[in-house]
Amino acid sequence: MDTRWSNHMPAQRTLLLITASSPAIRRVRRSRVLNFQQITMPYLAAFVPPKWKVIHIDEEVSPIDITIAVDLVGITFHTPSAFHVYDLAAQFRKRGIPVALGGPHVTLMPEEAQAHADVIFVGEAELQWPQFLRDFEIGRHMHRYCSTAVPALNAVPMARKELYHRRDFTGGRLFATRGCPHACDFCAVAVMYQRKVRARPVAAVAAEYASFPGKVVIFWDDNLASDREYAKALFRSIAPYRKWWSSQVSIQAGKDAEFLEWAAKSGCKQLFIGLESISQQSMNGVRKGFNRVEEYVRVIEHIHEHGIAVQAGIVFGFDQDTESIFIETLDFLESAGVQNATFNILTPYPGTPLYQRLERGRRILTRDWSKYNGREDVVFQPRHMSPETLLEGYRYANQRFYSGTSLYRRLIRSPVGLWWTLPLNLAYALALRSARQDAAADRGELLVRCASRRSSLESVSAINASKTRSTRG
Ligand code: B12
Repeated sequence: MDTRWSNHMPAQRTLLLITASSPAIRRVRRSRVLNFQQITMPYLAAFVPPKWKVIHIDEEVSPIDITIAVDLVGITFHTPSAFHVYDLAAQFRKRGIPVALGGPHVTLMPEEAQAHADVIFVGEAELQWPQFLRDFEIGRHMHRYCSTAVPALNAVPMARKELYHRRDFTGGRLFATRGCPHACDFCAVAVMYQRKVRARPVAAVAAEYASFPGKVVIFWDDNLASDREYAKALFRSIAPYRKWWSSQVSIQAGKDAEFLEWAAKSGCKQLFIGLESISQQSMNGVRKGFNRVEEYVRVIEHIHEHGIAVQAGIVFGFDQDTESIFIETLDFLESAGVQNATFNILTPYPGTPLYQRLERGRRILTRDWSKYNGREDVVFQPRHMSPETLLEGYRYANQRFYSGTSLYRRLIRSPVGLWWTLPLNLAYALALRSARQDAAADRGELLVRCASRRSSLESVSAINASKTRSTRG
């Protein structure tokens, strides 16, 4: 229990909520055109009693004024921003302002986070956050609030819209479900939510969906296809609003014709699918063997047949990946006519089975969390290539995917949503180019390395292809 703050409480209390970013994340995200904003703080604000004045600062938009007069600070963050947040927390705490921390990194690394905060929230906070605020008001709060059981989402409020202030080209964002039934080695979700999938009532989700003035809505679900019957009921109830939406789903969604039919009818324009890898061995190796690589083309075609674009989530660096994975993946994405892709470098987030496995094998190269960004740094020793090759292969993938030739090959193969996928691809190509120039300027380098790397990756691939041909025949 901490009773230090009770004597200092003014009549109206001010709570500063911070959606943290960090120099590392800003660098990573500057190549993303759609810089999506996070729900967490506008959502947690909806649980705060009206007697509190709530200020939200999203660090992607404005810097934190460390001298601001507030009674309490709450910060949400991901692993790459951890050190930056600890620094921020120290500055507020030095002024005597208590700091509460929560989010994925805190849930996965509670002991570390506890050392930098007055109070931490481990796991989901729908029950513990209001409890803490009550405790805080009477000056008797605990240092740690743990979600002992996963909360039901039957009666959660809508996020407070006035607290969103980032321009991200979407009209609204919400979640319908939480959790995922799978237990992929590299994913933090299975660890955080104990594989328990829960859903908000369809009517409540539809009401929030309808309440957004804008046309484009994102469902920030872990896997909107976790419960496909629920999803279909949801699609039926949001169809009348005639908005456009996108979400993340597992590959099973692409095999379910009824799911796709209702998704399309309700305005789904794009599905993000974690294909992860075109190597079945890699998928088996990280407990994602339910992704059947031989089905990818058919699944993508099936989604396209419903007029829905595909954004493929791709990860490089699995233990079975060799240098040829980069070119083979790009060849695949082009031949399948994938409209968009997000490439990631395999990153063992602390607390995941992947992290534990690599740690046991002494393959973790750094515990500098700012490097756990999945885009700029390799933090582990890959099995069949050097960290440098993995990084350059990842860069090659991005450059090739957004090159004119690839764009032409992909979009000619499947012109689904061409009117928006073409401008978006072009915007990404430009953003990537200027991010590369900025990064090169940061590093004081000339932009010559990728071109030479491309030709060396292509010669490795040519050698591999000729080896495969000779073994086959
Ligand atoms: C949507 C999403 C995004 C979006 C938007 C950002 C966002 N987080 O909303 C985008 C695409 C931008 C994104 C980017 C990234 N993401 Co992301 N993202 C998600 C996703 C799918 C949903 C998050 C969400 O909205 N949840 C709904 C809200 C309400 O829940 P919540 O944030 O967890 O908050 C609850 C509790 O954690 C708690 N809580 C959280 N913070 C706080 C703070 C306080 C004070 C309190 C009291 C409570 C509290 O209360 C809430 C209610 O229970 C999650 C998966 C997941 N389920 O967490 C991955 C996830 C959070 N992302 C992840 C990652 C790795 C990233 C990136 C690093 C990827 C990359 N390489 O760029 C970046 C980092 C961006 C950043 N700014 O730091 C990892 C995090 C792993 C980690 N250890 O940090 C996750 C868990 C995915 C995974 N499968 O592992 N992401």
